[in-house]
Amino acid sequence: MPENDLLTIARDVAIAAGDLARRRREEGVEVAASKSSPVDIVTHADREAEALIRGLLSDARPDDGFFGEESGAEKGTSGLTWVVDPIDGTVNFLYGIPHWAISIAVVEGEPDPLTWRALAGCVVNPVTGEMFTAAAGEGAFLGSAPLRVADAVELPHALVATGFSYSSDRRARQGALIAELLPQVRDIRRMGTASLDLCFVAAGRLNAYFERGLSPWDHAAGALVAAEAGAAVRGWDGAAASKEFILAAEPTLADRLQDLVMKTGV
Ligand code: LIP
Repeated sequence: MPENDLLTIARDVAIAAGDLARRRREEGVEVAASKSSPVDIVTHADREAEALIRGLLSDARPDDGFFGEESGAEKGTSGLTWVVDPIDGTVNFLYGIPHWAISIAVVEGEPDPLTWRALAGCVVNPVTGEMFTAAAGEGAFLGSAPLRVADAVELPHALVATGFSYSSDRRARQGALIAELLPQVRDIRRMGTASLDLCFVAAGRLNAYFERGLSPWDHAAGALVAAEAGAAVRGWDGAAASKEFILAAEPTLADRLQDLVMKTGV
């Protein structure tokens, strides 16, 4: 199936899940459980949205695999896998901060960000209605408007987003890195939703985004949007983006920022 047809499926399913999640937010949100730490929470809406997404994708593409944040992985027979974060920015969703997203991507090969080829991706903020999309080789869009990363800037003029782990030990180290970086860049943004951070790099609303410890479903769609908008999206020391490290920026800035982060060590 052509990438654009896969993108149409991703977009339609993301809209349906976004409508559900927005209704649940309006009705009031309750924590269902905690995961890796007391502050790594999952809401009933996360689980309900992923079940809806999983069912709709199974109806549309029954032979594809699925890899979701809340219900785990199921191999398919088609060679394609849908990588899904039903509500990215869960803490923002819980607190009613209108900056969270439905992130749906479809990849070819094993569902491993070190080896997969992303074919199509969609990131929808159901509160603002902004829909970021990309298909491999077809460019990136906000609605129908094509996206392009911001022009190259020197580090002191770079607006850089990042995120932090749910583990307090790792947050201490990440905070120390930010203390080193902050005087050397324009400013830092920590907005709590990796998929939107990556899409904001694509849209030129950020000059760069980096994070360590991110799950595949957090970046699968947003990384494709950023790459199709002209960003360099890379992992640690030349590897592909993964849980180890992800950085997205205009290519020249990506080199400068990666050198700085590696020198500082995170
Ligand atoms: C979140 C990411 C964010 C990261 C958070 C968390 P979740 O995903 O979008 O960038 O800093 O720690 O991983 O948990 O809301 O799906």
